[in-house]
Amino acid sequence: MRRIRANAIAILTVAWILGTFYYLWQDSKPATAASAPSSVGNHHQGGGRLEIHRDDRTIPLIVSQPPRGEHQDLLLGGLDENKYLDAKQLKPGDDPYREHAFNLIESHRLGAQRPLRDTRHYRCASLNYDVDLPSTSVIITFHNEARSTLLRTVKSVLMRSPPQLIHEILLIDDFSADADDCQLLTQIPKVRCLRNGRREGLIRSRVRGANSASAPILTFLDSHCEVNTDWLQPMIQRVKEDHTRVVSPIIDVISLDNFAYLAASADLRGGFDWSLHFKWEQIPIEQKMARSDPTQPIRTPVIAGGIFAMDKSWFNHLGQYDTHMDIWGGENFELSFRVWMCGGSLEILPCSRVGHVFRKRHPYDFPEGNALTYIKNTRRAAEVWMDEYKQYYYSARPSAQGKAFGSIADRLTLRRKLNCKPFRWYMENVYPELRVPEQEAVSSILRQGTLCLETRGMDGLGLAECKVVRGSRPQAQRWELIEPLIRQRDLCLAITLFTAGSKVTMEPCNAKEPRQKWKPKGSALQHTVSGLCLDSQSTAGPLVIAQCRPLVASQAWEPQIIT
Ligand code: LR7
Ligand code: MN
Repeated sequence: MRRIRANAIAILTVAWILGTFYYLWQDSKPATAASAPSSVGNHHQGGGRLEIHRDDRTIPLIVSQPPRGEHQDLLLGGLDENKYLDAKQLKPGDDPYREHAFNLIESHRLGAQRPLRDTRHYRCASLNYDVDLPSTSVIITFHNEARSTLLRTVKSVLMRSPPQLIHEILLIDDFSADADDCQLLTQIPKVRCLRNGRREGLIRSRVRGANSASAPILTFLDSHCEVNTDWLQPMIQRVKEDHTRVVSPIIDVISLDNFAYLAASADLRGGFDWSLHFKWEQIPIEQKMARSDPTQPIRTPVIAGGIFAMDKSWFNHLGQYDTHMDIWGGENFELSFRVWMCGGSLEILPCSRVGHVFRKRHPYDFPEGNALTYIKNTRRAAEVWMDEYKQYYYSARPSAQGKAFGSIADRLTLRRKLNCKPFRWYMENVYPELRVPEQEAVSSILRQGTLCLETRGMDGLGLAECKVVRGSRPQAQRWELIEPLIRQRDLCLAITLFTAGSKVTMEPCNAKEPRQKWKPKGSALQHTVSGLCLDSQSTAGPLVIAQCRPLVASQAWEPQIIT
């Protein structure tokens, strides 16, 4: 009896050790393949999702394997994939990073497909999805993508999605050097190829794809992805339940050096700073505490941009993309602001995982230059969607001022037609964590001819001769115009009543106080809530608000910046 038990324990121990080895081997397999360059292990890069720590890491009992045999042939149609891949080999001595900004040797070595560790939380595996989910058109745009990464993207979709959900895979070849990269892949069932006659950039290419898609749901992917187990069902389920949801997966990291597939942290969301630079950030702590179910969606202020699913009619209704944006960048902000402000929502679904090769530089050229293109695109997003908050964009990116960005009339019309909420609403309801920067005070005097607006005593105001004391303006005549406030130290200009003739005084600043909100209107200063204008009436009397009259001298305030 004892012997049997001892044997059982020994067998279990051996099984456990083997299991552990298998697990570690799976995790590090690509890393052990030789010829990895010196930068192996350095996955730090702009915008990359890194594995910070994962306490929900699951032991990979399920490794999603490609189907074999007959099914495999069915999947590939007539494509001879070795021939397709081997036609583009690096010559000995070539830099494997030069063309694609990732290690082409390692990518080629992996071939057309590989097993991936299922990186989802273990609870995801027991979720159920509707049996009658609508199908999707997968849209992949690319410009000079490596054949190995492109083919793996396509094959991973076909291998790891329920076949009935994949209506088609639309490849938009954005004028790549070799038309065969795309064309040959049409031998694979469901794959279609559209080639641009000139370089359009990813934004117009995606719109072209969307316009020729025939499934009710659009799913966008970059051309160097590998989708993981059950990636598609969670996204389609959420969109089916509410067509205004725009959903994205957690984006796992495929190493650009050794192509190891690394699980990304499951509690990040998309954010940005005022220069409109995308970044991953921790979910706010209150939301994190409230998350009892790790399979639940995560609301996100913006999406990274490349990998998401959306109802096709909703995509069209919301105005697709701003097609005056070129090449790369900024479209993710424009889409994100538009979705939130015009009645939809954005979420990241933890039970959907897609790997993406994050790179440190663009492997392709920008006809107008990288910086100018990014400025043009983000400037368009800021001008159309950010209202008065665009000033923070310009302070964070001063080089954007004065740069050409084309006409935005159509997009403004669209915004009006869709009756979208103001950016202030977005700030207050979607992204309150984004702090408005403390502005460096730019002081001005407010002039009426030779007279200046000045404070008197505690809360009094009046007009007096503009003065210079020892080379500078007296404090009583210095003003800071920080919309919506007109400020002097800690006190702000405020009306007393919302009616014409009401006296204007000084009181402690509060940007949320309706009596303190002003904006420039021509040369006048208009109280935004009452619509009345700051008026000096007579030099002797108090300051009041009165019906705005454009050319009246007592309402003309000429701000003049002082040092
Ligand atoms: O002129 C071009 N034409 C194209 O078709 C330039 C690019 N492209 C293709 C390109 O081949 C690729 O398939 O467009 C796709 C995206 O280009 P990448 O891979 O160079 O972009 P990225 O991964 O660095 O950038 C992210 O931000 C972009 C902003 O415009 C896009 O939204 C990308 O889709 C987006 N990628 C992701 O969201 C994946 C996760 C990365 C993060 C964070
Ligand atoms: Mn990419």
